[in-house]
Amino acid sequence: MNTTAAVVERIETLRNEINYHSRQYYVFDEPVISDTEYDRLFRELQDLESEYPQFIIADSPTQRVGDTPLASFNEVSHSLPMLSLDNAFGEEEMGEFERRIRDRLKLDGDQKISYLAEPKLDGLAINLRYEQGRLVLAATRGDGSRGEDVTSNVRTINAVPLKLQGDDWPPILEVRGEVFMPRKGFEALNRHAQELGEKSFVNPRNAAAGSLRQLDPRLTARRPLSFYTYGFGEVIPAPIASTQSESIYRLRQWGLPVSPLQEVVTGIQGCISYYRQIVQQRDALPYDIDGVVFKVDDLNRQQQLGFVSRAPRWAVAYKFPAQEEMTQVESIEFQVGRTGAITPVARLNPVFVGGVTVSNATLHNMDEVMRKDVRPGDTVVVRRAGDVIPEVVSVVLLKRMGGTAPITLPTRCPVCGSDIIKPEGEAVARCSGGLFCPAQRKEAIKHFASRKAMDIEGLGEKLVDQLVEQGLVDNPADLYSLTQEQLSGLERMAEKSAQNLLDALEKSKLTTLAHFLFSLGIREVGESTAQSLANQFSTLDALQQADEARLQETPDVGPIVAAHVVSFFRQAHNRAVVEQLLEVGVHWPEVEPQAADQQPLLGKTIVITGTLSRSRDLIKQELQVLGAKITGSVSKKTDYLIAGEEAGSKRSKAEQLGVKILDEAALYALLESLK
Ligand code: 9MJ
Repeated sequence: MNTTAAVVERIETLRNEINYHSRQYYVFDEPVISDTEYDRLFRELQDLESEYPQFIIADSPTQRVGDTPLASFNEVSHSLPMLSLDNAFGEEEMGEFERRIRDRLKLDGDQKISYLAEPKLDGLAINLRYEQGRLVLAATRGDGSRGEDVTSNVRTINAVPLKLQGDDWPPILEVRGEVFMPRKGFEALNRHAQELGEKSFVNPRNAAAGSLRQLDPRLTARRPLSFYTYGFGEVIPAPIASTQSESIYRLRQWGLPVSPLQEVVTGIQGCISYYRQIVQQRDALPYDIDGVVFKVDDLNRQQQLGFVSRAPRWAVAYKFPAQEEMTQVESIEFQVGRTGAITPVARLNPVFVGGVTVSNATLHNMDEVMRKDVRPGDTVVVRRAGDVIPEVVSVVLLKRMGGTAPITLPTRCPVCGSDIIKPEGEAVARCSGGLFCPAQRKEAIKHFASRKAMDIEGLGEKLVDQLVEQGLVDNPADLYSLTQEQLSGLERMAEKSAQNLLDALEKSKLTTLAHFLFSLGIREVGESTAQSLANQFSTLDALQQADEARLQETPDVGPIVAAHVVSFFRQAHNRAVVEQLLEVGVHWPEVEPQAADQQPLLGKTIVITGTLSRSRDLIKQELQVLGAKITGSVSKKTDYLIAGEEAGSKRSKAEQLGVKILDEAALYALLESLK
């Protein structure tokens, strides 16, 4: 490259290409080159600019990160106030929202309202001001009329264009949107903070806020922030379209990133079904949302409706039930699980969170208790997301009363008094009492009776507790010797229910080898491993006689599982229980050993979701016999997702990961082709 003109031209080409690829990535979610190729273009531009610094311009993609920390943030006035949103909780309040609008607009019964629907991101509202297509100011909302100038920090966010695309943008264009931190980036940031012994952030929202408040933009640049646009501030000349949805469409054309989940819906029914659809997808989204937003699509109608105090009348945030709430810890107890694992549990002042009342929250293990330093009496943040077990997220230290000390691991099992052992380097502490420990006995029996094990209908937790406490049952086999008289003597056990239980016990005796193996509760032998072992060995005898090497020939069985299986059958008391179970008549039909060539789905991982016309268990068994491994959640390792009607978040996740999705018809076609 020898002439200046050629250098200038190359620089210009590189900038255009880099901006184009950024847009493909952030705005259209359709990258056309790999990250490595992108980095190569970027480096070439950096090299040229450092050789020819006279050609550097402020909106070059290399100039996102300034190198001068600020002393403080300047205050700026918003040309138009930055509004917030009114909330609606529940369908009734959504109905009221629409009724108010209909009244104000004096609409007839048959005049429908269209809304632009979008997820409500849980981040920070920002105003971006573009003059002549160039980003000149980025400000936080502040109190709505005055915010802070965070331009040098926002410039470091790659999703925010420094220069608008095309040439038909209005000379003054303010757009509003949310700066947020995707969950993956948040987790990585916290992992890194922990490694350095620094304080971690409670949630992605706080992390995003903290990142924008850095005075040194070089620090902000290292934070994984992103941005979606959802509205406008000052626009001259206005308007750019006649509806909210078209206006947003134009912003997207100019290179501003917009949520791909935006949709125009009609009437309150449209809003409600959109809400339900997003609820289903929520957990699979790569970022946190706390509700959905509906905005009257017609801008004339928006104008007519205007706003009250701080919020527009033409928009509403239909919020999800909060997933985090604060409450007080009454005490911390230690529960003993089926394998003796000791789990610290916080007993809480009951609190309504994530749609249910929560009075216990797991603290996972001692390492977590120490890390979070949770103590009785503390005010804590409790989180219940989706169907996940509620957990204590953090302690509100400012509210801690004096006179408390950190919790320590008890040395003896709170149930049986045996030693508690916590092997070096392991997070889990265990009661060493084995089946001597009533807690472990109870859990072993509950597991044995559960639906996916021996499926003994009517044998619930309370009943098992009573049976063990009264000494009627010591091990699973004892269940089959229970008599009508013994059962009728128990609390809340009428003669009829006693007979029903005896019938259920009798019925459970006919099972499958896989269910039987699972029901024994051998460590690390879950449902799908039990099925693999049954496929591999066909008979209990063959399995019991197998050594570790032989066991490891089973798909998905490695040295750890193999060691647990061998150790289980080596113990005399386990063999005695198995023997006793066979004696009382537990049995299963013999199955032919499945040769590998008869297992065409061997090595395939399948997830089943949604409503199917046949029972999910039957479909599962059919696939397992063909060698498939059935798991509960979709990941990169999943080969197929069988999706019935109303498949929700698993389907979205499969789509995101490019996992092959089969509907019921496609499943039957597949099974047919394998016969
Ligand atoms: C969020 N947080 O995602 C608005 N928002 O509109 C969306 N916030 C908003 N819209 C007017 N999608 C004021 C705030």
